[in-house]
Amino acid sequence: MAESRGESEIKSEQRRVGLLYDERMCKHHTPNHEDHPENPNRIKAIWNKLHTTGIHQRCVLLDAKEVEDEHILLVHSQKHLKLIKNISSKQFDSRRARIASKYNSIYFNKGSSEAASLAAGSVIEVAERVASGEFNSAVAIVRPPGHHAEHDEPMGFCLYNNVAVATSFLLNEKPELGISRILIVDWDVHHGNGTQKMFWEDPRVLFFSVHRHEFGSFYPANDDGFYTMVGKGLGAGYNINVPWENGRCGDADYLAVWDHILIPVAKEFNPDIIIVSAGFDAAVGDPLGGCCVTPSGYSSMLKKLMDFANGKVVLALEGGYNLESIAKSMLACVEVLLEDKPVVGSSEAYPFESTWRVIQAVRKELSPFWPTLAEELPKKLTSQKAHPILYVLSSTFNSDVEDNEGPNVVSEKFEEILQDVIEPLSKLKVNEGQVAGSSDTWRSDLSKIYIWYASFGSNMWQPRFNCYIEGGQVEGMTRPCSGAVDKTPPKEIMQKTFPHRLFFGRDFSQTWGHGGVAFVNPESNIEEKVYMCLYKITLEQFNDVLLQENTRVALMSSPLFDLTALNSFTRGETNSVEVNLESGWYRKVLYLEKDHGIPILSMTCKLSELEGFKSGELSVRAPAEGYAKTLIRGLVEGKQLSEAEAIAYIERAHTRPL
Ligand code: X5A
Ligand code: ZN
Repeated sequence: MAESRGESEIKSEQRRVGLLYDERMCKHHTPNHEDHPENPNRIKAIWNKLHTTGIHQRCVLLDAKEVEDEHILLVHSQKHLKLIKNISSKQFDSRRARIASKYNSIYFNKGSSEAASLAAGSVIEVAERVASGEFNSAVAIVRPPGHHAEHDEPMGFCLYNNVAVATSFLLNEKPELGISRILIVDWDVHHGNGTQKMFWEDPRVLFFSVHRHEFGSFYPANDDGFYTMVGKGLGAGYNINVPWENGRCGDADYLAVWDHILIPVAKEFNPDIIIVSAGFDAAVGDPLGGCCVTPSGYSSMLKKLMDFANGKVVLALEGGYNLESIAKSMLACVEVLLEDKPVVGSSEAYPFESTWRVIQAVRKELSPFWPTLAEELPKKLTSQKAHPILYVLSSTFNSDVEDNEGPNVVSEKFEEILQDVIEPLSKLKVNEGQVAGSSDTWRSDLSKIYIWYASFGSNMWQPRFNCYIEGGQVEGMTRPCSGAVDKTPPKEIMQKTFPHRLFFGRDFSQTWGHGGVAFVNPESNIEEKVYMCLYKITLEQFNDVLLQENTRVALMSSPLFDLTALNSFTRGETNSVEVNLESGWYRKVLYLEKDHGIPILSMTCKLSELEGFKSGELSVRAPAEGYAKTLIRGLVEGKQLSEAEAIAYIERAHTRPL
């Protein structure tokens, strides 16, 4: 038939895209099917999405292949290979969990060895076929992921470093394919620590990773992902890290990094193939990532990569834990590889100011190796920045706050803040002279919204928490609280536990005197449990609690934590927001989950301080005596624990390092 021939002609012009999925990689799961973000449903969800849209029919489908030992040994130690190969055998049944617990964020079961072998073998399989020209590009929907896996240890849900194995395979085992330079683009929200180390001194591999870093407080929580880590020896300059200073980064931030770092460098490097460590945990909605890259953002990033290496691009799945987000993101990528539709630049949003700062720092650090980066970015460009969602507390300028910066600095700061506030305000629609959400109506606006405030410290004892609402002072407190403006008692109270770690830090508090106060580690960990007492109060009251937790200043002209911030939680864009206060120990608002549609919020120290506690720079220490007594009272009266259990729980929290 003429018509179908016409169609097949179009097809033959279409790009050949390899697509690998194999159910056998679902055999790796937690030993007793406990919940875990890295679970078999991830790859099933992606495969189902590609299937229901029918796009899989337009790709060349491939089955997974087990990896050869010698290919693993290109990047891993003999000991590591043995560990992963043997961990599933019968004689390890009783020891498997104990072995896993020795590693960082690792579980094993009897299917782990096979799945890990298939994941690594599959990335080799697709990479070889793209390198040889059999396919234009390819996607490997694999798990377990790989980029955290180190030469000699599994880590961060990763067993073998799949992308590193395939990279090394092409360079060292297949010289006939003519691949001499490989660009690895790691857009997983976490730093690809394993991959970085494996090619640290290798100029044939340009490793590029963009990830949340927050000065070393985001997983894997060290300095390996900082932009000063550029490689060594012949490999110097061939390792590029773009470390975000905060979460909530989205399309605009990623695309600015592409345009001003990755793409110019890729032009000079001129790779023969690109392998993407394609985690989708920077996607909007991801429970671990806290960033907000959209499917269209991933399309744009991928499209820009296809201008290199004759379009030879391989995508290997890494992280990504929201099933819907990862499925949609991967679908968008496959559409780009098939060259379905033109990719239209998506957002009108601007990058964060911190994004420009990081881009400029990276460019400066790498410019000795990549002259194209030496040029200064135009001010006109870098001044296009998103206004932060944080609000300015008028009392920041009170004499109360320590000011050792001199008068000019203050007025400069004012200018900066004015710019941030006036610019977005000018874009707001003004209705009959009233600006939506203006500062004089915030109390009545926020008084209509209920949240759960989840307390884990002395506030678990209800009479103590009541001081923050009604004002006053109970036993053990060295000074009274002023209370909230709205003194209505909590609408409801309930007890609940969460998978976070409680710890005690600091030496002194205004309210309790000498000794540590309670914090939670915002990273969730299924092995941990923190007891919390939840109070249903209004968002207005929550702001008054937040202020009292942090300062003695009573005046608040605009909310510390407003609706925009709350929406960024409920839309899944982020799990934590830092409030704009100069001082205070609870400047991070955390989003735990929702209960019947009502968000549960808590507060803890800033991430930079958490890092201090982790490194030992700030020490975990025993709570003040009166403070500990109040916590125990809260736990016992709230019927969460017996007195003995409560004492043991507090003891454990301040005696273990973070
Ligand atoms: C592959 C990946 C994340 C590990 C987080 C551990 N790993 N807390 O996304
Ligand atoms: Zn990740």
